[in-house]
Order: sequence, then C-alpha cells, then structure tokens
Amino acid sequence: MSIVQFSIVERTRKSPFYEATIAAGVQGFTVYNHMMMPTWYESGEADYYNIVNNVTMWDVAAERQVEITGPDAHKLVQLMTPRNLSKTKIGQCKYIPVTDQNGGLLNDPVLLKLAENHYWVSLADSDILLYAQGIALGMGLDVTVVEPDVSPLAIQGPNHAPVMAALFGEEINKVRFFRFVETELNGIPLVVARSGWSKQGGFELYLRDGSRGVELWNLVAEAGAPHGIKPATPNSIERIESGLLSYGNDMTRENNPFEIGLGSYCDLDQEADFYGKEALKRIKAEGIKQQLTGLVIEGERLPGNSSCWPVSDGGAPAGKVTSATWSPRLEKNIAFAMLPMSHQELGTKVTVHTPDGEVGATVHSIPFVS
Ligand code: THG
Repeated sequence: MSIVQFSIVERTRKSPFYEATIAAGVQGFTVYNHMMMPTWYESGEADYYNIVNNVTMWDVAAERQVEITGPDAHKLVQLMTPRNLSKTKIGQCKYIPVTDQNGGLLNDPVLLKLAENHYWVSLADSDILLYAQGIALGMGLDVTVVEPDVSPLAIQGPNHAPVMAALFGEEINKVRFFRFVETELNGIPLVVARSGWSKQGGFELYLRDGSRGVELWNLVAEAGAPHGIKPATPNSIERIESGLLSYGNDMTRENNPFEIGLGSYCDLDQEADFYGKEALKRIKAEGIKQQLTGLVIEGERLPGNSSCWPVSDGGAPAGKVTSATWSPRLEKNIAFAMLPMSHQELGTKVTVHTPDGEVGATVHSIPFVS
C-alpha cells in the first residue's frame, strides 16, 4: 500500500460533474488536461462489464475543448492537422491527428464543426490551446482561440438507445456516427454527438453550461435507471480490446501518424498547408522504422493495467509495450507494442520483460475484439 499522496489544488481543476461522480461512488482519478478525471467505480473489470454488456455514463469533462472562431478559423484548424478538412460539414465530427513541423503527434482530438469558421477541438491530454494560440499569433491569423465552458458526458454501451430516447425522444437515435445536433434538456444547452471512446456504441453530451453539471448528470442517471445505467469511465480493458489508442501512452511527440496506424487520416497531397507536410512526405517516402502492433502475452493474468515494458528477441532489444491489460473476453493478456518493422508479421514471437519477469508474446492484429 503506497502512502504517497497527490496534492490537488486549484490549478488541477474539477469537472462540473465532480460532486455527482463523488455521490455515485467514484474511487479513482487521473489528471487529464489539468483536470481531475474519474478512472474507476466498482473496479476496472466490473466497470468494463457494465460498458460492454449494458449502458454506462462517464464524466469526460477533461476532454476539454479548444474553440476556434473568426475569419481564419478554418485555416488555423487545417494548419494543425494532416487530415483533409476541405469537405467537413457543419454538424460533423472528425478524428484529427495534430502534428508539429516534424510530423510528430501533439494530440489526437475529435474535431466538431459547429458553423463556418466555428470549430471545437475535443482534446486528448496535451496543451493544444497554447499551440493553437501560438500559431495564430505567429501567423497573424484573424481568430479567437479560447477554452469554452464545455464539458462532455458520455453515454456508452450497447443499451444506450432507450436511455437516449427517454432523454431526447426517439429521433435522437437517428443521428449518424460522428454527427451531432445542438439541442437542450430542461433548458440545459447541449451538443449531442454519436461518438465516444469505446466501441460499444453511444453518444456524448457536450454540456455548454458548467453550472448545470450535477443537474445534467442526475437527469441522465434518472432516465437511465430503468435500463440499469451505471457510472463508468474511459476503460483501458475495453479500449485495448477495441484498438482505441491513448495519447501519451501509445503515441507521443516522438511518433508520427504512420507509426501508430493513423496514416489513413493523412492527406499529404492536399492543396492546403499544414505543419508537418514536408516531414511526413519524407517519412512516407523513406518508410517507417517501427509500428504499433498488437501482442498477446503468455502466462498468468498481468497485474493491473501496466505498460512500457521492454521487448526483446533473442536477447536483443525489439521495442516496447505501450499499453497492456488482461482481456476478460479473450481470457488472455493483450497489449499494444511499438516494434521494429522486422517484427511486424502476425505470429512473430518476442519476449516481454514485465516487473514479474520475462514472458513470451506473439504479434497479433489490432483490434483484438471487433
Ligand atoms: N470524445 C471526445 N473527445 C475526445 C475523445 C473522445 N478527446 C480525447 C480522445 N477521445 C481522443 N481520441 C480519440 C480516439 C479515437 C476516437 C475518438 C477519439 C474514435 N475513433 C473512431 C474509430 O477508431 O473507430 C473513428 C474515427 C474516425 O473514423 O473518424 O472514435 O472519445 N469528445
């Protein structure tokens, strides 16, 4: 039992749903975008079963938004990502790798287009507000870059539809994947998108008035109660099984989009300019040296959700594990690992150096469960 304590003071912010999550029995937090984010309720595995078997509600307010408005808003957003945004429609979400001048990944957010020259960039954990503001200042762009009072609450799981219908009416379930509508609930202003960081289906409710967080949480909990809704969080078991990547774990500034399987989101031939265009063209021409792949790790159930273990082959270093978990559905230890191109073939055998000793592992495709 560790006796280390983290001091949480004002600069580590609390979510508008914070009090509600405490009342709901949250047991763990992480810090994400300078905000406390819940990480588990009953246990990682019990939460996982609630997500994959029924329906859950998640405080993901820490997925903070960068709001970009003004005549040059589109230009600024496009400068930040290799994804081609020229055909993005109002009411559409897009998953956008954000790259620097070297093609290094700075974040992997979801972009929402609210109007012409009005965007939200829904962040993973890194300081993109300052990056966007820096580009705007340096380039003399006519934009406003702010963090708005917007906090997502996710409803995830196969049984999400009746909960959504109870809240918003049947029509809401016609919203397509990665599309959103602007609406309200008892006068609480919301953006409602079919999206979320699981592959179990569901929506995200972007709360546009932080003073009404507990009220929104309670409305969802009440509407969900007859359907057995449970509080949960972004869950590492579900997301590793499903192949969803975590910025800061499975990718950092040291990685380019091709290495982590996001090459299909990069249009290097588009007319528009973006940071990293020349670097990514060079990287693509030269070919990548390593790639994120799946691993099935032998032996007993691994302790907790761990990562960053060295990988070797015949005594020589051969990359590292970036995320690992026990998979209840496969009854195996599964992981993502950054391995050299020489070790990408499915079925390749390697050795993983866990804190409990060396174990064998086999290269596997991502996702593990689909
Ligand atoms: N929702 C919102 N903000 C977020 C996340 C989210 N910010 C942080 C983090 N998650 C960003 N990362 C991801 C990674 C994957 C997806 C969404 C956000 C995702 N990908 C789909 C997939 O892999 O199937 C589809 C992407 C596409 O085809 O465009 O959903 O979850 N608000």
